[in-house]
Amino acid sequence: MAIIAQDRIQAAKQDGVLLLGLNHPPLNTLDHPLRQQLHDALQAAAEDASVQAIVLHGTQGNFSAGADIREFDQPRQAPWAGDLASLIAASGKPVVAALEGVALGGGLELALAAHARVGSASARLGLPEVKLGLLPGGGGTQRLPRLIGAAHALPLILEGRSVDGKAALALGLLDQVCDEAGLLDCAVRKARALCAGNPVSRRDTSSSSEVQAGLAALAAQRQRLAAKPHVLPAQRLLLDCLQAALEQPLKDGLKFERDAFLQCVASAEHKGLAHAFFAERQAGKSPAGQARPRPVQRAGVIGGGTMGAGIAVAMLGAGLDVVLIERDAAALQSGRERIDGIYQRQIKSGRLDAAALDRHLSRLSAATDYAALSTADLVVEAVFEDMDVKTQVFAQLDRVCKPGAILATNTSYLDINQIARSISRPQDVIGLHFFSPANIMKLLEIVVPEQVADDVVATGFALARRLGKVPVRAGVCDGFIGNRILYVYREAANHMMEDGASPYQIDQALERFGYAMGPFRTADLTGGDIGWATRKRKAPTRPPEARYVRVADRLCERGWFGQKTGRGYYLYPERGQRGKPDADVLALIDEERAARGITARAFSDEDIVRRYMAALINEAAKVLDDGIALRPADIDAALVNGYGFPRWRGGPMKYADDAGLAAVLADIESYAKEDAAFWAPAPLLQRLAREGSTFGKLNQPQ
Ligand code: 3H9
Repeated sequence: MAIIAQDRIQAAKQDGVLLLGLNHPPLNTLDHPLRQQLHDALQAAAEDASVQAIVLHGTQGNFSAGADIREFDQPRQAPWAGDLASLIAASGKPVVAALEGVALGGGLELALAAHARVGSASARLGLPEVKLGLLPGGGGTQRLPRLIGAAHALPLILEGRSVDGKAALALGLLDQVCDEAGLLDCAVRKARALCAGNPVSRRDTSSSSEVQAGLAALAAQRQRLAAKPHVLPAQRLLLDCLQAALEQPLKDGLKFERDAFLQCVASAEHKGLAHAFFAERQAGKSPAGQARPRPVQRAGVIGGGTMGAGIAVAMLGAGLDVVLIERDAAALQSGRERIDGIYQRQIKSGRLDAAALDRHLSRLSAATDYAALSTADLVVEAVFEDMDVKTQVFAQLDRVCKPGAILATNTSYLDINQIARSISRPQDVIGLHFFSPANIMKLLEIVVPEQVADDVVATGFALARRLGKVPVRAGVCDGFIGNRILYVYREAANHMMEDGASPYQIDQALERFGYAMGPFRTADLTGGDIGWATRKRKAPTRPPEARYVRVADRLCERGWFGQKTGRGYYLYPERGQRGKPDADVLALIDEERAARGITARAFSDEDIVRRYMAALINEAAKVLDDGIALRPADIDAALVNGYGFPRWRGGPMKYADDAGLAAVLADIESYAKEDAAFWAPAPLLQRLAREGSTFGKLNQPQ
């Protein structure tokens, strides 16, 4: 029978070895046409007497990123990835998988079913399904533990971590690491060896010691999950699947896994996580169209404070040459010490080794003279948040930087249009708003002032990608997207505190909702003095009718700035300890209530979450109306990656759609009876609610 070759599968024959190439670029996601064509090709190969063995590979540098996530919303169509894996495993002719680029999820599951696996050293192998609220549903929870042992399989599946080719070889996940250019030849040789009856050696994962180790690892993980405030259904279910792998025959285990997978697909957590995944991809596309990014290799960072040091580390980690600028030798020394401190913590936690540290440090230089920036392709200033200070820095940059250098500010709220107008090259000025700690936090707001050139915007997005950040385009206003919205929902929390809910109840309600930390605990962590300075700055322009809660100011007046001073909203008797409620703070809040004639009333946890979310969603809708954010997905990506919004809920705009916009608006209108200025409904929210529409619809291209 002839070998079928269609668009998604390329077939070629090499002396009796059939090469089947997955050909659905860029990532060979296993959509239905690909699955069907692979199924047909495998069946045809089984019947073709001239085929002795099969090599499965990717045609354009990637094996496969796994199932096509978009299909999970649609009616399921056979054959499944699991059916294909079973077909491969049952093949009477040896199948060898040749892995390069990504081999993830359902892609790796096909490879796990093969009789041998070879791969390049740089290939990324993993089962990341849990990050989407899923578990491997194509046999991965059954075949991976049988191949490498449940104790080794468990962390890979539970954390969704990927490993490179070398690590995969050490685990027994690959049988051989091959030179990238010779990968296919290497796979063909392996296939011939299998035909010649030379099996690959395998670890015995069925021994009782392996099984005991696996069961112990599972029990430990169950305990760890039991202590967590929120666990995904997928996390619990995948432990059950791994247990089934240890206790049941493969056939039963596969059936168990398939049922568990379908439960995960139906879960709200999967829908939220898939939404966050696509929101990040949508937000990450440069709005500058076809503009090509300017080349960036040499970067300057001005200011070696917490932000500057974190930005420098992020850039060094991405392979850039960095020159750190400070005003004098002592400040430069502290900046370098901050950078060293970050690296020491990375070494201690095993995230960095000595060789990588040397590589990073060899690309770092430091200077007090701005002349050192004359060859920089891009400069980010992270100096004190003051317009005069910033414009002085930009005036110096205007003098020393080469033509075409990108001049970026890391300001969190200042008017970047004003900064841009203050120099002779406003087209080169952009906002790159990093979040602290800048080497860790994923969000990068790319703030676009009026006169910025398209290729500068494109460069911001390209840089973010290189740094491993999630870029989100933001317009210029006080606070851009994230801080502008944050300011409003934090105010809602303050109002509730003054009206009767304790900061401890508010934190607890929001932590139960899914935030890792409630707003008052977060304020204690970041330090009350920062917000205090902002409030003082804004005092002259605060509308007289706006409600102002003074509790935070009164804490600051006493020097209670949070963790760093041993007390804030909470008491911290010992450094690093979780804060304890403080009766003095409650008394101070009572005093404030008395001074304003407020009688404390009770809030349920649900009331707290509804008000907090209503304030967030309302301001987010205003941010959209003002064009500060282009799409609801951008707000979701920003709040999930920079503000601790629970990722498994997808983002606040997705949450609003799930709650129903009419219901959110009804809440806002009822709160507006108490405080019409604060709760003025966003016109966009009113319109969408009236039309029975959703924020999600605004994400679709018009
Ligand atoms: C699974 O396999 C279940 C099985 O166990 C069971 C089956 C029964 N589906 O990220 P990029 C799109 S679950 C659909 O910018 P990169 C992405 O949206 C799956 N689309 O590239 C974008 O489209 P657009 C397990 C996908 O190089 C384009 O591809 N697998 C998928 O920065 C480029 O993506 C995973 O969880 C997908 N699976 O990063 C892997 N993947 O241009 C998920 C990507 O229209 N994927 N797209 O916006 C990733 O982590 C990254 O995409 C990857 C490449 C690291 C692979």
